[in-house]
Amino acid sequence: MAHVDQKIEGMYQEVLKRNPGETEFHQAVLEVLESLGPVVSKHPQFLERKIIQRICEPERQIIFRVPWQDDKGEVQINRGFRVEFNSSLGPYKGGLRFHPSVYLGIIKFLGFEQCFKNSLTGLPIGGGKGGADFDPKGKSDDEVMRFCQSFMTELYRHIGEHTDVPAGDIGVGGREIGYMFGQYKRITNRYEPGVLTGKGLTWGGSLVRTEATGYGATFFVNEMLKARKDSFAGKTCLVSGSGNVAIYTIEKIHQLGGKCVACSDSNGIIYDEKGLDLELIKQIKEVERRRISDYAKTHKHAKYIAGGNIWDIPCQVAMPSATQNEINGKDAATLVKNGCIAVGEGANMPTTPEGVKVFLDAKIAYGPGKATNAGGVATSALEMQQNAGRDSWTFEYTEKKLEDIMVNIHRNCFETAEEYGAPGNYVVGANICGFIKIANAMVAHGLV
Ligand code: NDP
Ligand code: 2IT
Repeated sequence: MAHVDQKIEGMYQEVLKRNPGETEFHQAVLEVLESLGPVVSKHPQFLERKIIQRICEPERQIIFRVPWQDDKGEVQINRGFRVEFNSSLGPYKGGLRFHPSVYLGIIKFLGFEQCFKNSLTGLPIGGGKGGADFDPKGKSDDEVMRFCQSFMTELYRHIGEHTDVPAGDIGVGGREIGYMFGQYKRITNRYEPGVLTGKGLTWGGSLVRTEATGYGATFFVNEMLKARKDSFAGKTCLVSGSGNVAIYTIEKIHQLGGKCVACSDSNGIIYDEKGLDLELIKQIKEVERRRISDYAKTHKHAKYIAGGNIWDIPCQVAMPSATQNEINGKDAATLVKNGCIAVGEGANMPTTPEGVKVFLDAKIAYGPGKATNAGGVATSALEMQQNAGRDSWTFEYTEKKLEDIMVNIHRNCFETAEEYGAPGNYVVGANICGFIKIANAMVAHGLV
């Protein structure tokens, strides 16, 4: 990967100094700043107006206490976050993550990436992210509901259709969005569907939002393959994770003729060389909320490998869809050595900088998360559009819109990379293309 341009280096040092200990945030910022040297040379007004320094500083950061009672009546205290990063292109937009690893540095890396991702969609959405260090694993439905109600009792005052529109991420799906929407409605006495996305289909949700991130990521990889005169047909694929993004990535890979042989969770891997049985995975994960290891109890031919490394399995296409930094330099080298020709990131920042370097040096098709997984938030924006028009679109119409958006993102990243002298480098393409639109809007809005 290129180094940070000398004109920008000081800005990165400042980010390190101002945000101590937030390593994931530092990583996300560095990856973008490394791409921007040629942009500031071409657009000196971005330097004069200190656009980069302003983009690296969230517009607003909210941190709050979330007290709730567990089923035994014991008081529990978690920490909630909402980082409203950039509103130059629209209301802050981005998911909520409930996971024990959550702290400010994780929310800020996600919020920072979200700004560029949302810009790439071409839709009118700014960037933000939130969440809590709450662990939904092993909690009862009632506990999750009480937590969500307490979380929203603080969050409600900061959000709104024209202000900030949260959605799901790790640990936040349709169930949690439902509890939060109910509490928002109760506190405000307003039926305001546009305040959250990922809602249920009978109360303002959009068809295809559930499938959107996985489908969109697969459409993006399909475009990268097409650009190399190739396709998913007959390809052996790996998809890490077994949550929302992973499930619908597997579904679309199968629809496009690929064969997905493994998925995972934080405890282990399921390897099924006949191709994963997606209906069983949906039953285990979406309906029964059990662990992926149960797959091997039904399918005796499949292997469950506790604590295994999914990237050791030979594949041609890899789609990391679990969490940040799940592919390191060694994993990336293994993938390339085993014949992997395309990597599409369903997750946010799943590859370490060392891993990214391996993929770029090997010149395989590598789609960074902020481009590849943008279909989720893009379909959230389509949900907002339907809510604003009190409308609901068909599955086919919405999926076609999603596909068109992903084809456009691919084309824009591809062409921008060429224009800036880095053909085939989607990291450079996505960062520059996402950045320029935000930067121009910030210049137009003056010093705010
Ligand atoms: P889910 O909560 O539905 O699923 C997450 C999956 O990843 C689970 O299988 C989980 O395993 C695994 N996982 C999570 N954390 C870790 C970890 N620290 N180590 C190993 N495995 C882990 O989340 P999503 O599918 O929604 O999100 C997956 C990724 O996609 C995230 O990076 C998210 O930011 C990104 N994303 C999500 C979008 C969306 O619309 N939902 C949109 C764009 C990106 P376990 O159950 O063991 O924890
Ligand atoms: O990372 C992401 O883009 C998401 N979790 C989805 C955000 C959204 O607002 O739909």
